[in-house]
Amino acid sequence: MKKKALITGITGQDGSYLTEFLLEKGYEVHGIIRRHSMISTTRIDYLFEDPEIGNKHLFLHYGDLTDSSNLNRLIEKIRPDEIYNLAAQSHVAVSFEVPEYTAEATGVGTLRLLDAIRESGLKCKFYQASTSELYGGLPETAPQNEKTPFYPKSPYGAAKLYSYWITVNYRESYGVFACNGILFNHESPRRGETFVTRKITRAVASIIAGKQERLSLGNLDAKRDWGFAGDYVKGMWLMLQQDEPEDYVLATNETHTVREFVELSFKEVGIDILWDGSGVDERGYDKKTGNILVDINPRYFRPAEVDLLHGDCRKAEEKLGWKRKVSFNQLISMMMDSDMREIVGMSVEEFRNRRNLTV
Ligand code: NDP
Ligand code: GDR
Repeated sequence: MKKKALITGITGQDGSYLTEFLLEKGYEVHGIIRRHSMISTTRIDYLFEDPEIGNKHLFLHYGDLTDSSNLNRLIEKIRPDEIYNLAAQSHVAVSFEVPEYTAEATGVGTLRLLDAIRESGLKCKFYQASTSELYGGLPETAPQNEKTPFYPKSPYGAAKLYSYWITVNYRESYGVFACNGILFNHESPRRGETFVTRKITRAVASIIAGKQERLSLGNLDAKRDWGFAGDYVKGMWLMLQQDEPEDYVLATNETHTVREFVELSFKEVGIDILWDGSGVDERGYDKKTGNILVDINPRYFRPAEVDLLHGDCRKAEEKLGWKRKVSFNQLISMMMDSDMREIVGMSVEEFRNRRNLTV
């Protein structure tokens, strides 16, 4: 019998990589999508181009984590073997603007799903997309692992804290096979455009294309542990294949500043960024031309910042045999190449060759 997986958040970055991964493993994949005024399935549309997949292996259902009647009905109808709860209002800065909705979708949504599993009596495994935002990034706690105390610093982090504990609670109280994956930041060419990595790689390509003058950012000194999303979805799946449900950190065990991400992204296309070092108004300029390419806009500062995330994922490496494959530099190259192709119409390599010809 084919295994059935239900993915909430299937239209998001991780949802698309996980769908690809589970289809390759031979699963029948079901996804919950929300109704939008425009089509929101662009990250998974390419999968439907194969009619075999679209007709037999991948199915989409309208739903929402804020609607328990819908979730109950879908779980009864699909009767999945595994549920991956990836849906969330996932933007930390936006959560300060819509805190109540964030609590509803990112927090209570998880309870609705767990309770639907309990009510159905299904022996269904459950993955919760927990996050390094739970730690709050206190420098003295780094590197953070499964035992590090939590101190969320945003409505998003607080909502995810509720989800983390309700997942543990349903595991301990009702015997649900439920795991928290505490994942550190993971990115890809499919990353949403308002997260800092993708904002940077898109801006560099747009500056090259003459479509944008400069890149405006907030806190350049925040440190993150950035991995590749494609590596992380395998870890999610591995957690549900173990004999016992447990919680695991997935990370790269490296940390880098936003500033480094900016410098390396520009370097990919041959631009050396220098900083003028004047504090809040600090700017980054092109060493060769002197043009200002990066500036700081306090608009992008958050009411509270998570300063330093640096994951220790030894438990996942030892127990799951999981290890990230893509390095920090490879991740930047991959994202820059994709945005250069999309925005400039040529790969980074083609661009470099052309530049050398014209110098
Ligand atoms: P995205 O923001 O790319 O995707 C979020 C998904 O959730 C989208 O499919 C979105 O649908 C869906 N969604 C949002 N609100 C609802 C709702 N009320 N009901 C149903 N679906 C909803 O996130 P990622 O793929 O990057 O992340 C996946 C999960 O992992 C999230 O829960 C995130 O918080 C968590 N996480 C992510 C990390 C990362 O670095 N990427 C790190 C740690 C945790 P729509 O397309 O309709 O908007
Ligand atoms: P994060 O990701 O908050 O870590 O949450 P994001 O890319 O938004 O921010 C990372 C760091 O960059 C700083 N920053 C900026 N961020 C954005 N978005 N835009 C800017 O202009 C900017 N300038 C500086 C931020 O202040 C922050 O320090 C992501 C999400 O995927 C969550 O869902 C997930 O749980 C965590 O990662 C782990």
